Amino acid sequence: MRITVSRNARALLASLLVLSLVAACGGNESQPNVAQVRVGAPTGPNAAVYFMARGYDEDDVLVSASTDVAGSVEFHETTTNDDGTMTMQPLPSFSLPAGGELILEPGGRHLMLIGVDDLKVGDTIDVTLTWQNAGEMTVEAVVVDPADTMGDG
Ligand SMILES: [Cu+2]
Repeated sequence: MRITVSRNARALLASLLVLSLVAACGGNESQPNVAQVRVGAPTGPNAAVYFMARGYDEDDVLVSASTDVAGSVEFHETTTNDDGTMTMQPLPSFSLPAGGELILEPGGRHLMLIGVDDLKVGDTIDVTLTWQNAGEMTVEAVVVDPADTMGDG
């Protein structure tokens, strides 16, 4: 009996050690990893936010977003028509498959800040993202020149 208990305790310790090592490596497997968050300095009443999100071990869906510096945030997708003109269409949400990617970039999907404050290049703003499974997370977006909104600097 005594041996069984100590063996279980050792197994428990070993699994705790593994868990803490995983945590220490920054491998957070319970929520999306959101990077390269940037917003083009507004040239009118709206501004677009772009980012790259990496999925984790579950499918998730970005269901809403908000920020203090805009009246509302909409989910848009830019599409090119047959005649070459570009239009933006609202979408209800953006999905992020398990282990996949959600890429928001110029010419594609973006968050549209409606009625945005006057933002200056170099400023940072907080954007709160609400995921269906992972819940709320607040990310910092850097204000960049609209010409520099493509990812990877
Ligand atoms: Cu838009």
